[in-house]
Parts: sequence; structure tokens; C-alpha cells
Amino acid sequence: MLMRYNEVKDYGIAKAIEGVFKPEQVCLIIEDLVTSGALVLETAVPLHTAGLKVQDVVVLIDQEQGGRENLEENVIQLHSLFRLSEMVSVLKKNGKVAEETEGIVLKFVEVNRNVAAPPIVSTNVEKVRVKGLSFEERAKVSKNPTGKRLFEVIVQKQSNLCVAADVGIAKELLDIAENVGLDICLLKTHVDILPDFTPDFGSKLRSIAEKHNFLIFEDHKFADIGNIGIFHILDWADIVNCHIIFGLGIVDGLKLKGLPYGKGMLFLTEISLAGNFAKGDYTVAAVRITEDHSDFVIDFISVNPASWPRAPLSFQATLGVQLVIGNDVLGQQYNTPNSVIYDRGSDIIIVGRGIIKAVNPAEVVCEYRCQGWDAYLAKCSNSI
Ligand code: 5BU
Repeated sequence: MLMRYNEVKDYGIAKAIEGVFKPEQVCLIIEDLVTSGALVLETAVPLHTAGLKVQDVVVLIDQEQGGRENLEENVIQLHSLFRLSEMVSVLKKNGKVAEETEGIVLKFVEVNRNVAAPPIVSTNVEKVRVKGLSFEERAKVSKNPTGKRLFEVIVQKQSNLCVAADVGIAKELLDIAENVGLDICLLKTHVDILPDFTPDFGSKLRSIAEKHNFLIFEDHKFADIGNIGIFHILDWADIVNCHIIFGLGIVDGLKLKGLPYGKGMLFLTEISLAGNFAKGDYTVAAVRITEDHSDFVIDFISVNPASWPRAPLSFQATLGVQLVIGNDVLGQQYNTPNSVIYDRGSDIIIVGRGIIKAVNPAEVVCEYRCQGWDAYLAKCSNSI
């Protein structure tokens, strides 16, 4: 009997799966009910990654919202004791629920039958490693001008490293940009943490970016429609990001303002912080939307791209990277450059404190850059 936890805590067993097992053993998932199947797939991925074979799931009730079909696509068979529509009809026949209740439930089933297909989590691969597209190939197929430029810069500089410049003041950020600029393809900023922000910040950062040939990614996590705000982010940042918790208006809004200037977007599909809600149906919806905006959306911020069937074709940037695996007290979950790029199939590593809090950032940045690039080369030559 194994238990799967939603998040890995830094206390207790500190593992996603608790129990005694051997790789290659067959593991049956037991759930109370299934709707779209997203939760079962979320459970299946760490089990699969731990070497277990997941082929069947037993549930009490199938709510008939696409779960059976979605699981089948991922080679997992659903066995339900009851289907919701059958159950309500039996209850009605035996006088346990009113005809009206039966009608409401049957209507619910009918309306939601095809809800939310989440087949992005593939468990039917023997190994999660994927052979990635090369950056040269990505540059050729990218529909967004900034995306194309980013891939070209990566190739020219042989660097798939982005530094997250989370520092206290603007002057420090500009110093970091100078110090690490030669080794990076992208600099990530959080402009709203700079108490000394002045309107000339953008032009100063841009001139460093041009000198050292890197792009600027403002990790603002736009959410609401409305305008871009006091930082004039689209004047100086090449790439922005957003999530869609508040709906799709934000994608159209940013595209309207950014695309005429060739700007690009990295879409938040998964988050590296423990206990976040960017998973399951959210991730599915986010991936779908990006497909409709490929002129603007360069691709994704993600954590586990190897578990997506289309991972080899999509471009992924991943946060939560340090030279050793671990967590911080605020829930950041760290993986190494190799595990992020080679094992999980990401493309760019985004490193913050691992570099900027190092005694000598300029030295450490080389280590990350080499590890990230070597992992990329290994991934490209991967014959799996
Ligand atoms: P770190 O020092 O490498 O943990 O910095 C990570 C940075 O990335 C920090 O700016 C976070 O706000 C940011 N971040 C993240 O950690 N995880 C995510 O999924 C996203 C952003 Br999106």
C-alpha cells in the first residue's frame, strides 16, 4: 500500500510517495470518484517516475466527464463501481430520489460529458526522457520574432541560462546584469521589487542587454485586463508572462500592446512552488490557449515538461534550479540543471539565488551555464 502526497514537504518523510515498493511493480490507483481524470494522472506521474507500472484505476463513481477517455489516452484503464447516470436512475427507480433530481443529474452529465480533456500527462512512456528539438530548429519554426531571436542568441552564446535578478535595488540589478551578461541568454526581472525604480531604468538595462546580447524577461505574472502600469514594461522587456486565472482577456490585452513591437510571452502553465494550483485542468486550459496565440506566445514556463506528450515540440523554461536538489523555507522546489533539461525535457534553466547569492556570481554563472548547455547537448543526442 502506497500513499501519494500532493506536495513534498521539507519535514516528515519528505517524499511524494510513501510505502515499500520495488521498481517495475504494478501499482493500482484507488480513488473515490473521477471527473476529467486530471487528478488520477497527477497521481500516476510520480508513481511512474518512481519506476512503478500504472495501468488501472478503480473508483467508486465515474462522473462521466471525459475521465474514462482521457485515462485511456494515457494507457490507464478506468474501472468504476458506478456511473453517475446509472446510479441516479437506480435511485429514482427505487424511490430514493425524485424525478426532478434525476433530471438535474442526467442534464449535468449530458452537459459535462466532454469537459476538460487533460491528456497532457503521459504515463505510457517507458522513460520520461525526450529527445528535444535543437535551438536552431526552434529558431526556424518560431512564429514570434522575439522567440526567434531568443533561440538565435542561445545558439550564438551557447547558453540556455536565464538569471533571475531578484535584488533589492535597481543599481544592484544593473550590476548583476553587467556581471553575468556575457554568460546568459535571458535576464529575468521583478521590476516591482525595486524601490528606487526610475523611468530611465529600462533604457539603462536595455543598453547592457544589447552590449552583452541577452534578452529581458519581466516576470510580472500579468493576470487582470487593464493596462501595463507605471513601469512601462513593454518599453524595455522583450518577454512578459501571464496566467489565466482571471480569464483569457489578459492574453489578448498583452498581445494587442506587445505584438506590434514584436514582443513575446512565456505562458505560466506550471509553477515550481510547493502547494500551487497551476496543475490539472488549469495546465490543460493554458496549453490549449497558447496554441491559438502562437504568434505571440513563445511557449511555456513549466516544471515537468517531460510528462507532456508534445514536450519535444514545445519550448519550456523552468524555475527552481540550483546545483543540488532541495527546497527552501518558502516552498521553492529545486532541481539540478541536468535533471531539469535532460530528465524533464525543459530548454532553459532560470536560476536566481543559486547565482546572485553566491560569493562570486560571475564564477558560479559559468558552472550553471556549462551544466545547462551540456544537458541540452545530451538531450539533443538522446536516442531514447
Ligand atoms: P530562486 O532564487 O532560483 O528560487 O528564484 C526563483 C525566481 O523565479 C523568483 O524570482 C521567483 O519569483 C520566480 N518563480 C519561481 O520561483 N517559480 C515559478 O514557478 C515562477 C517564478 Br512562474
